[in-house]
Amino acid sequence: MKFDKEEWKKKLEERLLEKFSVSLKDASPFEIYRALGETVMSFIARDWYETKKEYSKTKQAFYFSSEFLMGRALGNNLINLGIDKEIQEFLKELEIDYNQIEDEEEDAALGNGGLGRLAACFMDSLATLNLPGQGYSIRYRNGIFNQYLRDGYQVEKPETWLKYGDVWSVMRPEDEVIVNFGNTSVRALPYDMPIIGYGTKNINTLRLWEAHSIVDLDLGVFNQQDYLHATQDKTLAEDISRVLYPNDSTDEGKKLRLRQQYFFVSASLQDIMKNFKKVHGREFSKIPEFIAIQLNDTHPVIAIPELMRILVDVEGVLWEDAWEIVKKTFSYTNHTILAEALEKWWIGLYQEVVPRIFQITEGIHNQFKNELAKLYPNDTDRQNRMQIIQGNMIHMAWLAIYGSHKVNGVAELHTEILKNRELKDWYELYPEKFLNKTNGITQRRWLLKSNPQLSSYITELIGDAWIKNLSELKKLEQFLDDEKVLNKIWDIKIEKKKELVEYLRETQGIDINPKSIFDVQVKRMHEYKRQLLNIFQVYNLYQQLKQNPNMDFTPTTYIYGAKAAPGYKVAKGIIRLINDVAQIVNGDDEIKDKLKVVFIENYRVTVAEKIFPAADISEQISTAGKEASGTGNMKFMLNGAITLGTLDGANVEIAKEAGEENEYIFGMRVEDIDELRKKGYDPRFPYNNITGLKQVVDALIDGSLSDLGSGIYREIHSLLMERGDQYFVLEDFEDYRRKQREINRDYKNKISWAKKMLKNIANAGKFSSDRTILEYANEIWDIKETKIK
Ligand code: GL2
Repeated sequence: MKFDKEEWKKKLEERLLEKFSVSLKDASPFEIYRALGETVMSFIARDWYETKKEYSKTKQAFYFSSEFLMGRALGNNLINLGIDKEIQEFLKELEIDYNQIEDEEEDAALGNGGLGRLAACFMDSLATLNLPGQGYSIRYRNGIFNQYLRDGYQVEKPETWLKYGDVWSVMRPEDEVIVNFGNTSVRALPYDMPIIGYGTKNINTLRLWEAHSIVDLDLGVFNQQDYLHATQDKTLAEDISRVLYPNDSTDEGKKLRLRQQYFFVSASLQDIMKNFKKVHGREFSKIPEFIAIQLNDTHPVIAIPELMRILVDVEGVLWEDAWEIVKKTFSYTNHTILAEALEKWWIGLYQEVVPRIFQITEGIHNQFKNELAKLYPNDTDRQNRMQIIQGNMIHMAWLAIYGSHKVNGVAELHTEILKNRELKDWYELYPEKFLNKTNGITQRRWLLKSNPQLSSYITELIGDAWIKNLSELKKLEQFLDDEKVLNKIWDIKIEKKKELVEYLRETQGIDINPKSIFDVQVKRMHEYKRQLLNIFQVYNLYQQLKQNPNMDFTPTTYIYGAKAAPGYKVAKGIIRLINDVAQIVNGDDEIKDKLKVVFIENYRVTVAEKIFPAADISEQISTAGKEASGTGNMKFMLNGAITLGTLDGANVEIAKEAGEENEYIFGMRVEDIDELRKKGYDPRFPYNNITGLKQVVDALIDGSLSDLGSGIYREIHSLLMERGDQYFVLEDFEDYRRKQREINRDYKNKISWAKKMLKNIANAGKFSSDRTILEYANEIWDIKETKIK
């Protein structure tokens, strides 16, 4: 976008006056932020409208996701419009601090973790690639909770991003629809967020639905002075879009959750059908030629029976014809093999919430049951395993596979595990449906925006084509032996570390040495991700340093950031444990210049943007086979952090791209785990035989550490020692510790370390979400670049 300073100034002043009756000189940072946002919105309005018009003529992909973890929009939008530097300069002339303006924006945190952030990266790539793709979800009034620490324990407080409304959304009352549940109906009111692509005029859309009551107030009841009951309907309806479920990779089998799912899915399909009919009338067989719908995990899978309902009940299409349309329209992404995350609904509840949808689901189930009986007449076991309704439960993943034309995993290893293990029956039945789509991240947010220093330097070396084509980074390999370049990369890392140090000093009052190794694990708190293994190693290291104060050791700062699902006690116990160890280590005068432990409060997108660029080590230490892909691992790599990881998820591909010698790979692989399981794993073996391990594990119960009486440390101890250490924390401890030592030694050699960094950056090209999205576009959705003039 062309930047005209006078025009911007005029617009900004007008907005401030109209909206807040204040002059530019007297405006508060909040007022300026708002006015800036509105000005951006007014400048893009025409292109946004043109994009919608253009897309309506062609095939479009719709990304149905219960989560979109967008983070802040202002900075990203300015960058993508190509006017960020100009705006910063212009504000500086007016003596306005841009950073302060940016900090006025709350994160749009409508997601839990990787799955939701992936959806957000996909939006950025779709728009940048001029692809006709739109997101659909819920406009939760409260996103993921804010996390505080009290006595080292997590405390949750509601997140309120919409407290003052939001400048990046436009309400579209003309597109409101009614969603019918068994016993009530609610209004679904859409809000559109523009998705501004980088270096293009196309503006895509994320449409979020807000729930409202049909009758706001029962006047009869109100007049009888019963205020509470008079607003009951309203409250019940609005509950649907009130809050995001804060669980990650876990199924929350709650009525409200099912209502949320059906609410946004039904509204979105009605919307899509309305637009389809405007252009194509009643030629429903053409739906798959113009519409592709991606189901992001099982959360929106109820869309399959809902589209059947619309076609059969509302439009009068024959069941058989409708089913053909449905199958060709949907595709499904699986994001986890954790059994506890595969959604299953109890039929009683499902029937109560959506009775007609239950009948249709039963119809689909019966149809498939008959197919199975014909396919496998002599294998009733297999028939039973594959039923959509089993006992009293509806298996949403099974419904998804049966009702989709493509099913994908999110990393090579993950897809293989799906095909050969978790979804083996299904792969055997439909081999042509299965394919892999390794996840990716957008380099616009995760490098260009979050690390301007490294971005400029890369551009200085190889030009700026990497911003739209990340595989360009490969050209950096020509500098692998150039000490000037290596030194500069190192210096930039130090600069980013200093910025993080400053942030942590201001927000948490912590003091860290920017010259120490920044070893970072940031992600949701979960047993399978093994933050426990990490903190055990740290505690062991502390004991070694105490025993042997002259030990050769590069100062290291262990940094953690993680939210735990509010009901997940063990995860909360591990947060306390990390803070417990932090207190001991950081409070020990003998140690504090060598070792530091920091838990960053309220980890979220905006903080992540400060953390990835400052990391030296990227901890990706999940039990092999458990992490479907990971995307944080890619953000670290792109910013020159070295992976310390297991051969799990996308780590495998990261190591392949950059070369295993440029990462620190340790621990059991999937096959090793299978073998050990077969042999019989006894955690007492490593416990008794690995030096120092017993002392660490016992610290949980011998009084060295304290859970302040909650009993959770004893629980964790028992999970490890009595209940089989499911995640092989003890088994992998020694190998992990060995790699930690290697890192500590290798880091001393600045040039060879910087070379590893450069190798990682140069080979991060594969992990752009642009690459991922192009694969979805070509191999699943069949959509084409559609540029507006
Ligand atoms: C996840 C996986 O755990 C994670 O490995 C993957 O990178 C993302 C995106 O595909 O999906 N699955 C899941 O349920 N959540 C994830 O983050 N919440």
